[in-house]
Amino acid sequence: MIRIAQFSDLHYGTKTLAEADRCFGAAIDRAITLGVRAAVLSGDATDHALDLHAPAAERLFAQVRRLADHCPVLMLQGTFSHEPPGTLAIFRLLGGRYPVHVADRLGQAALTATGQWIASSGWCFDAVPAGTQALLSCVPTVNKAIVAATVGVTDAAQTVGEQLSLLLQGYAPINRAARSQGVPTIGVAHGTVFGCLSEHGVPMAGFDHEFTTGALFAAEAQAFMLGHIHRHQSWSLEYTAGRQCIAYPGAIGRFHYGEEGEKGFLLWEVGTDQAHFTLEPTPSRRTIDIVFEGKPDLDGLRAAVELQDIAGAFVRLRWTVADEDRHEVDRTAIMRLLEGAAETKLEGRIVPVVRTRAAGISQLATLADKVRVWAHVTEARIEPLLGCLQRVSCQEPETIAEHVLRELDVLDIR
Ligand SMILES: [Mn+2]
Repeated sequence: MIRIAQFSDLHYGTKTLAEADRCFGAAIDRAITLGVRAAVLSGDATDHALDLHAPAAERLFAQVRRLADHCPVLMLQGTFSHEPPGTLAIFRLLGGRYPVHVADRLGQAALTATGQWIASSGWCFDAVPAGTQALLSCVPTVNKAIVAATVGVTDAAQTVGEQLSLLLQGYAPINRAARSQGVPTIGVAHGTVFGCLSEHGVPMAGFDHEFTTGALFAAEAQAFMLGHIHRHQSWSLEYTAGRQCIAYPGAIGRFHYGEEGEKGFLLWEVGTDQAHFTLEPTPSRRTIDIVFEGKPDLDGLRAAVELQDIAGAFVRLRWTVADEDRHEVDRTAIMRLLEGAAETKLEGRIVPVVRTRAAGISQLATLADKVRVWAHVTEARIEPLLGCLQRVSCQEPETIAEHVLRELDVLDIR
């Protein structure tokens, strides 16, 4: 069995720095205490392109260097919009006690007994290198634009899935060979598994998702370490050669409001016929959502605040209010009630007064025609409207008023 720490979706960026660095720092401390033999970072180390002088860049380099002083590190290319191609190249130069292997193309990496990485020259080794302690097959983010250039835009997403599925099957023979030599096998990838849950609890079931659990299991690696989805989740399968496990650790920290579940990294134990993990929690921030369907009422807010401990938490307050009532929201009073929170985010949604245009209405000759078109557009009943129009245009105001008052008497409303 080999003990490996998997960290994913660190999202170091200007705004995320405090959360990312507190959580990743604590995770590294814990991984070192637990004596991991290697570390895998499965994509999205950064949240966006970072300038070299950005504090987030320096903190990320320092943390990865700290990790590399403890054990060999493997970094996989994540989503291009978060981690622009080329971002990871610099990590090869960190110069820790152990090397950082950057997997920015399809390929395998063999971890040796002395903590070195041997990279395959093609997508797969011809044979398991002598002295291998663990064999890792790396599937970084696929550039769909390149696939689209070859097969056309409409077929690109599906083609990516099909080709990845073939590729993963292609790793099965060497993984079998490794297993027969007593070498644990691991897959590392960044992408969406069909049917997985997003961090907001929404099932991801589109046609452009890279993987199915079946395709991942078909690689016959004992463990499959995934990045991209920020919610921790896993799948396992008992098969003839033992137990396989696929898992997302989820993001290292809580970067958005409304994210469910615990945040952390995975401590893996991978053998030749089994794989296990535990989620090691990180000190991610606490977020609280308070939602009002209408105007935020202060008594309701006071009750919500008393119910939940808002001290040090990140609080988001949402409400929906009609356009004409927008000035009645007392932000100062709200902020006073939310004192003690680490951050307060007030998000008022204003429902605008909606007017539907009735095209061509101004060109109609009679007022009755205009009313007809208006009633049609607004789906109002036309007969009572025409009746009113008739009265308004032919009767004296006193007669109309009398008529209205009589109707109110009949209805007993007056
Ligand atoms: Mn991500």
